[in-house]
Amino acid sequence: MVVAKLMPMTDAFIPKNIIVTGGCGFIGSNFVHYVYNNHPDVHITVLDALTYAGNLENIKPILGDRVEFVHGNICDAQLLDELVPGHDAIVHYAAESHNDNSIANPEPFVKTNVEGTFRLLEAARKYDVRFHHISTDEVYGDLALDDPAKFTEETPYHPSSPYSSTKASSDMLVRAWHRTYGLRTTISNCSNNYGPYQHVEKFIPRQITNIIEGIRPKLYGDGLNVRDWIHTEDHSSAVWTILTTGRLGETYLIGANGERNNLTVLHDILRVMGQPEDAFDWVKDRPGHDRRYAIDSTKLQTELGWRPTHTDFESGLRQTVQWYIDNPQWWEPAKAATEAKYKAQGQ
Ligand code: NAD
Ligand code: TDX
Repeated sequence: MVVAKLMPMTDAFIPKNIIVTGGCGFIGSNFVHYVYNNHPDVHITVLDALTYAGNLENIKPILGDRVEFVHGNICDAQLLDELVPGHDAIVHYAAESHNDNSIANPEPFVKTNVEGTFRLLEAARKYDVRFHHISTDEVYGDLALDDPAKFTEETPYHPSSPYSSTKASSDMLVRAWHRTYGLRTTISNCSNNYGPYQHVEKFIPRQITNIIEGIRPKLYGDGLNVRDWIHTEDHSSAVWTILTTGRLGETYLIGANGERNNLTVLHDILRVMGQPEDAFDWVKDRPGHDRRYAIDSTKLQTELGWRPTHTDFESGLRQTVQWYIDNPQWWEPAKAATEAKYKAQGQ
């Protein structure tokens, strides 16, 4: 009898000294905490330009021997030349990340998302450093509400907005650097994240902080656009899994079966915060607004064994609401200017 022996798909990569770009933003800082809490042998250098979306407070409590902060721009080739040698991996979160901003002014998106990724890839190539690229499900465009399909790693790219097209461009650069130069890369495309430390310009924190401040929440269009919500801690565990056990040159989709339309999410927020269901305003739709995103994460789950743990959306939402109630000093400084910008756009 022949006994089949199951071989691991890859040898695990054990990083010791990583650079996390954008590690003062919402998702990047969550990953920094995740690695700090779960992998005590890893040293983390956070490279962040501290744009309007970056906040050093997000990582301040853990700065020290194991977490170092470098204030700088990913487009700065000279800085990367000084910083990258001696590190064994770059986990690249830094980006301009908000669709509405990209519609109002696309230029910083091209600069950071495309040129910044190019500069990092060149530095990774020069110093032979493993590269993990954080991307988004938005590169695939959108699905119809009644389409039984979800996005998979084989779905053709079809980005809609200046934001998603620059993310798609950066993914293409990463693929080319792997194939042409043999750079050790992986890419992950994740769905909509929620959780603490998300900027008040984004849908869920905007509505929570509006209610706290006595402003009516604002819903775009007909409110039926669907997003596939995942807790940011599940995103972090997935990225670590891919960084350490993913096959080089591969793309993995990250999602947790969290499809919900915006109206439903807003009703959830209103209910959790003790407000009537209709206590919100309908506002002008986003130009080119993607209808629906949905992720099939079968490859990540079957090949690498990753599973989400925050699968109860309402409980994750309650914790998120509580975090914004408990931490007004974190979000208040950005709130008035964000709402003024939306007001000027009719949103
Ligand atoms: P964010 O806007 O909260 O944070 C971005 C961070 O990058 C900030 O700290 C900012 O200061 C920094 N940054 C921006 N430009 C920089 C530059 N030129 N040089 C150095 N640092 C710079 O973004 P986020 O929501 O945390 O998203 C992080 C990554 O995850 C992005 O690549 C985004 O495309 C991707 N992503 C986000 C989501 C989501 O739901 N938010 C979903 C999937 C993928
Ligand atoms: O006030 C609002 N009202 C509203 O109805 C805002 C800010 C948004 N919306 C809608 C637009 C979207 O359908 O809510 C949905 C979510 O909007 P955003 O929070 O802006 O997220 P989205 O555009 O879906 O993109 C997010 O997920 C994918 C992140 O910002 C991206 O960085 C990520 O790639």
